Amino acid sequence: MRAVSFTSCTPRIPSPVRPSLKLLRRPAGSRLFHALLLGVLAVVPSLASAADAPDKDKEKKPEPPVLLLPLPLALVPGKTNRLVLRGQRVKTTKSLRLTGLTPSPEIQILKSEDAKVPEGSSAAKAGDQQVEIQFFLPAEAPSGTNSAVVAVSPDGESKPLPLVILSASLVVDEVEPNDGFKQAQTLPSSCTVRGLLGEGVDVDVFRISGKAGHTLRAEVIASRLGSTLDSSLTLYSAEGAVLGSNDDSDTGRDALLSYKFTADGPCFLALTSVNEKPSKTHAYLLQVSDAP
Ligand SMILES: [Ca+2]
Ligand SMILES: [Ca+2]
Repeated sequence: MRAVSFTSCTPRIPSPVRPSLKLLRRPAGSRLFHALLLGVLAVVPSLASAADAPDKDKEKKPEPPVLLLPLPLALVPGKTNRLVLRGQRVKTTKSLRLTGLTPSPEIQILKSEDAKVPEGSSAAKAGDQQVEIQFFLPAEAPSGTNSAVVAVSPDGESKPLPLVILSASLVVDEVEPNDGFKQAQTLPSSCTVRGLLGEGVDVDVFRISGKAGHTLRAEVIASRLGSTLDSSLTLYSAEGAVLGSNDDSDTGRDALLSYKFTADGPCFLALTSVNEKPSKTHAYLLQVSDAP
């Protein structure tokens, strides 16, 4: 077998190029090579900047945080309020302020983290990040929806997220376990429950004292504040008979129920979630009133 010559594999340089390579190997050629190289390097940045020019025209659009949902859904004046604000890009928040209050309370950021998107919802609706904050809300802060919170990041400010402020004398915090008649949480005749249909299969049951001739009005305020809860209310007699129920009201997915009592005695108001599985974003306010 004929041995393959290594040199025979060397690519043949076409004769017109060969002289110039020889030129570059010489000292004079070396100087010329460096001069050419410097020339090329001088041109490269201008070529690169020319290539970059279209990108400069497309300046990066600022992406400020988006606030979607406060948890819980209402604040109480005269107290230190701890609040989780869910949204998108909220981890970039450097500071926050309240509108509608002068001066704005000093807001402390406790934690910023990713947040699980609830099943059946989306990041655009329920957020995929959250920031936990704390601040003292002055006692003179007016009840209602005149205040809002704004998140400030290096990319700009979020749109204001309206906050509900309720008098401490009216607010009752939901307390678990309250999943059945035996565990029902007793409510005063007029109040607003601040609650959450938490993870797992949850139902919140409240015990109400009915008075003959009085009308009970129970209204859920949740979906219209950004909560993912689709609420349903059912009123039961002490014997378990259904006295009334409602899924959706004129306002949308929030339930509204009224019932005129024909006799004195306890009854049970059950709040449940429709269709969706309970989650950490199923927050609600339940306004209960009893009037002749
Ligand atoms: Ca419960
Ligand atoms: Ca509903």
